[in-house]
Amino acid sequence: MILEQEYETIPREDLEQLQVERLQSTLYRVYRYVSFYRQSFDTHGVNIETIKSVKDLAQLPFTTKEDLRKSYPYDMFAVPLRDIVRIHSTSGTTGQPIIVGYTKNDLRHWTDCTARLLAAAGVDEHDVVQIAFPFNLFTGGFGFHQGAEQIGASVIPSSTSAPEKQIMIMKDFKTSVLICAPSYAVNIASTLAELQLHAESLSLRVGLFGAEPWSENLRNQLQETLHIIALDNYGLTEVIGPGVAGECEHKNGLHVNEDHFVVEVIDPKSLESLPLGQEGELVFTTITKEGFPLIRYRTGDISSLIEESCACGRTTRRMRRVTGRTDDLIFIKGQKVFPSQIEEILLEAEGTAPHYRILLDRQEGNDTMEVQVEILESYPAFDELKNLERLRDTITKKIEVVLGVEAKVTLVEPRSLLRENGAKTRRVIDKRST
Ligand code: DLL
Repeated sequence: MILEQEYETIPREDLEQLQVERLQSTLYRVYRYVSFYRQSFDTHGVNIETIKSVKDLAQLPFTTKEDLRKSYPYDMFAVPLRDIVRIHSTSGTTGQPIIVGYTKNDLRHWTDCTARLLAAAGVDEHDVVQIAFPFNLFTGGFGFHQGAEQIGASVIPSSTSAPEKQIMIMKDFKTSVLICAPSYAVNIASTLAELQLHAESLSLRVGLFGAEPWSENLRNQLQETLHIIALDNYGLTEVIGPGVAGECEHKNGLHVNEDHFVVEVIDPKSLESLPLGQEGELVFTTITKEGFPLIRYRTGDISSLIEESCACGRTTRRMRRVTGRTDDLIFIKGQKVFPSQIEEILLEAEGTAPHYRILLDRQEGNDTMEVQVEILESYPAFDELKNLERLRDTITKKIEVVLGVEAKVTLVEPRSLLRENGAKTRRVIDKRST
């Protein structure tokens, strides 16, 4: 269902007009109230009066994660703290956390954005929605909670805990929609199998998964094991949280909520804007946010925009599934590899569970890559050495052919890799720098 026809199916010319009006008022706001932007525009000789179309965005300087880190905690806020009604933050695992603030209007818009994703997934007031994202400074839990309540669904903020507990809730409360990170959905699916429960005996119908990269093969596997339609959604704390973009029932790209966020794709090296269809780094400009507006924010996420319109009737631009971040990209012996590409390969091999870990190391000056992958308990040949060797060789060969790198593949016992009951799972351990 299309929740907000007025914006989601707006003719493109009208959308561009709306975007430029909103962009101009955002530029005035940041120039006046955020000293970082005033200085940055002045240093780059930008006169905001000359920004007359969305294409003129290219004249504006970028904002980077580093800029936001330096503004810790509140220097990027464009309103006084008394107008901020909610604060979230990034996890800060790779540096100083970034603190974001929302005004009442920001919360209203954020709610609309996540409600749209839920409606696009066919969720309505008859659904029981279980949100298994952490409810804390992370935006996933609260962001979806607001949207699901707005839709009128019965919302269970189950947060993150042992998968057994999620399953008990799912069964007893008759959950029809599961919202979590795809890696956590994998944990739930494998626990379901361990408990010998069949997904058909649950009421689950739809899964909305996001917050980390995942592959098309994992979608297929989750759809099968959980007996659901699985949809991808994308967002980031700095821009708003979840609700930036999400798939409709056609599962062919994520519709960006372009009446709130202007999306660009740039070449991360030359920083030039790339044409539709070309892969590069996603850059977002917020055009309705009051508390924490961002101009040309470099996300580090790799994707591309789809030119063709979607069969669902929405006119908003779609972005392709994010394959990874510029900084997750593994450089190994001169080759570029994303963990999600390894996931695709593992899931094609019958007998492996989508629990894997990539260990990078250096021996005698050479990079080495080990891929540890769990085998399924149900794999019939589990205890036959010959079959295990064959499986290992198949994966090793595929990695070499598809990705052009040599990897040592280690098959490990079912349930032996560490499971994280959190928002995101760390797939890569890089020991090369230590
Ligand atoms: O992960 C917000 C969110 C919550 C999105 C719930 C979707 C669902 P952060 O913790 O700030 O915010 O992490 C943002 O996660 O820059 C991407 O690298 C990655 N990411 C988010 N969604 C996807 C996705 C939330 N669908 C960072 N596919 C982003 C791939 C994703 N990567």
